[in-house]
Amino acid sequence: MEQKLQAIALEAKNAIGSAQNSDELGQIRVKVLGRKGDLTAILRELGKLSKELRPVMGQKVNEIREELTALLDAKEADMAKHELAARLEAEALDVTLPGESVKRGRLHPLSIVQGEIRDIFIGMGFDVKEGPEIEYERYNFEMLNIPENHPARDMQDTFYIRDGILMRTHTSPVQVRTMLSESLPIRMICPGRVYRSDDVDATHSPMFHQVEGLVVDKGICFGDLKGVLDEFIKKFYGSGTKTRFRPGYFPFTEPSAEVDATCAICHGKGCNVCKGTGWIEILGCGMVHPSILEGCGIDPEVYSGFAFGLGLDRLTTIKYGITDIRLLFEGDTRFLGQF
Ligand code: FA5
Repeated sequence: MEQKLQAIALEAKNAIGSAQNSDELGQIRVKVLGRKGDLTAILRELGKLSKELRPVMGQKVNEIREELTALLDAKEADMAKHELAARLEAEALDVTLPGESVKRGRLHPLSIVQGEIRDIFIGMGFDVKEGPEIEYERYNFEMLNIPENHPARDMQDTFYIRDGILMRTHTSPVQVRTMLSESLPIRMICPGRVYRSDDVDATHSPMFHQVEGLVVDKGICFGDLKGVLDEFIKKFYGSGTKTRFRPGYFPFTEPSAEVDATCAICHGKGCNVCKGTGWIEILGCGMVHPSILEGCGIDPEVYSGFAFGLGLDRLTTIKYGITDIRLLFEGDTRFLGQF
């Protein structure tokens, strides 16, 4: 038995000496010291020995168990140190290497200008609304006093989805939607995309953007309209900007006006952007026609209002001196990166 014990100890020491990693060490520990291991087997055989030999052998087994346990622990600690060092080296990170640069996007000029317009009107107490781009013909035309054969439809006739449903030609249907659904008084703007079957050129696109405005309350008059739009244009283009109201025509406002501002590029002297006139047309506006109020269930004897609609793309091109509206829609980052 003694020989067997020495053989187990020797084999175990050799195995510990040549173990390559902590997994192998674990297996040796189980094989020698485990419940079904070599030393436990020897302990079980002690019963076969004489009374005198039993404690002697028992003590030897224990000594060898302690010796092997100590060897295994020491080797394991050593191995863990080396394995950690190897891992740290393999996973080493050079924090001084230059990082991969992330290309930062920026706001599209139309979004910048829309944000500025929104801020100015919010500052004057307006809400910001949204409306659908696919719209009922009734809201886009009929309820705005543009019946089926009205000549105003020719200028805006557009892309029909199916009978009675179209891509909206302006943001004015949001006036109707707001008057039908909101309680009075109303003070709102609505920016959004609109669609017309216009040919593409430097100032026209079949898809463009408008910002609608609507105020309905008791005692609203043309002076309020002029005051609000004058304030807006001065805040947007600068306090020195002058405005000019010319008579205009829209079926849904009466009286109606076109509003010009002194050219932001030449400040009224005349240049090629304003075609030498010193003025640039900015928007259409007017007092909400009483029949429109009535159609939306608002008593025109008690309430009155004004509305306006501006071309956002035009405002943007003028503000930045962009000579062709198409540049806004081409997605060329060399152009867009300048704003
Ligand atoms: C209207 O669309 C009216 N709904 C505006 C309005 C609202 C008047 C409320 C009164 C009260 P108009 O068709 O003029 O009006 O269009 C308004 C602006 O849209 C124009 O001044 C112009 O700047 C812009 N616009 C019109 N067609 C195009 C186009 N094809 N491409 C780019 N901008 C356009």
